[in-house]
Amino acid sequence: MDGEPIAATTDGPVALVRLNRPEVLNAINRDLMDRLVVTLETFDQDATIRCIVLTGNERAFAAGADIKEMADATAVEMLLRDQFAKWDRIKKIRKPVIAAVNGFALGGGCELAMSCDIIIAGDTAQFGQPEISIGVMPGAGGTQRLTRAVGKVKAMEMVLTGRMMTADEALKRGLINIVVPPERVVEESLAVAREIASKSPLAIRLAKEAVLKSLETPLREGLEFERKNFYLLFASADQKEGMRAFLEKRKPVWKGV
Ligand code: CO8
Repeated sequence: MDGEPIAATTDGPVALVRLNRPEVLNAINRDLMDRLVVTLETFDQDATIRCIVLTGNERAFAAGADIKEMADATAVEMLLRDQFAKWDRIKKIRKPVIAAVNGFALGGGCELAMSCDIIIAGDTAQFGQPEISIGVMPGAGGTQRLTRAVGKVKAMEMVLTGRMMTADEALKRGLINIVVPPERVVEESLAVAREIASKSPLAIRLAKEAVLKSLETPLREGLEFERKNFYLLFASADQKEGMRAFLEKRKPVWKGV
């Protein structure tokens, strides 16, 4: 994995993807983002993989977009680079993605974690949107996803002051799911991933889609969407298997169809 900005391994139905630019606290440059998106999409299309864990190292999940790469760019260059198209592709990953966060999750790093479906953090992790301190503002969803997660009042404080939030506070405010000692972050994330991987992959896919839909639709429309996904699952062999297995007091065997 030396020198490669992204390292990936698999263990049965779970893929572990690691950001690997430790010398710059995993700052997200274009090369890293290109490779990350391709890696996630490859696992998304791999029928043997059911859940993905995304992590960094003990010092940083990611300390933001690469400032060196952006510092001298003009607005037109930024526009033509169209980097957000890559970020948008992360949003389209259909399999659950768990962010396993140690150390800094700042700026684009915090935004990347918030693009995941579940966040598990070490108790020394720090979350923040410090862009204001370098003359810009969040650009990869920070003002929107952070606000939806922690509410306007706290999001405004973080975005306007650049202050960081501890893992405990992030847990209390609903930004993250679980806090564990730093050395247990990846292990705990893999355990949650294995739990998710043990469910029907079709139900997981439609359930993720429905939860994400709630962020973008009024309640009535979201409820209709949920209902259609719910009905759709009754066309699957896994629904029959899941309910029969319950009634027969045995473990279901999923076919993914
Ligand atoms: N970009 C580039 N290099 C970085 C970054 C970064 N975001 N963060 C850290 N580094 C580098 C440092 O320059 C340093 O390199 P060197 O050893 O060559 O000097 C190395 O990583 C270690 O960092 P520090 O020495 O600063 O370590 P400290 O422990 O003293 O401090 C901090 C850690 C507090 C995390 C500090 O490094 C810091 O403040 N980093 C910048 C955080 C930041 O401002 N992030 C937001 C960036 S902007 C952004 O994310 C916008 C996203 C919008 C979408 C992008 C698509 C276009």
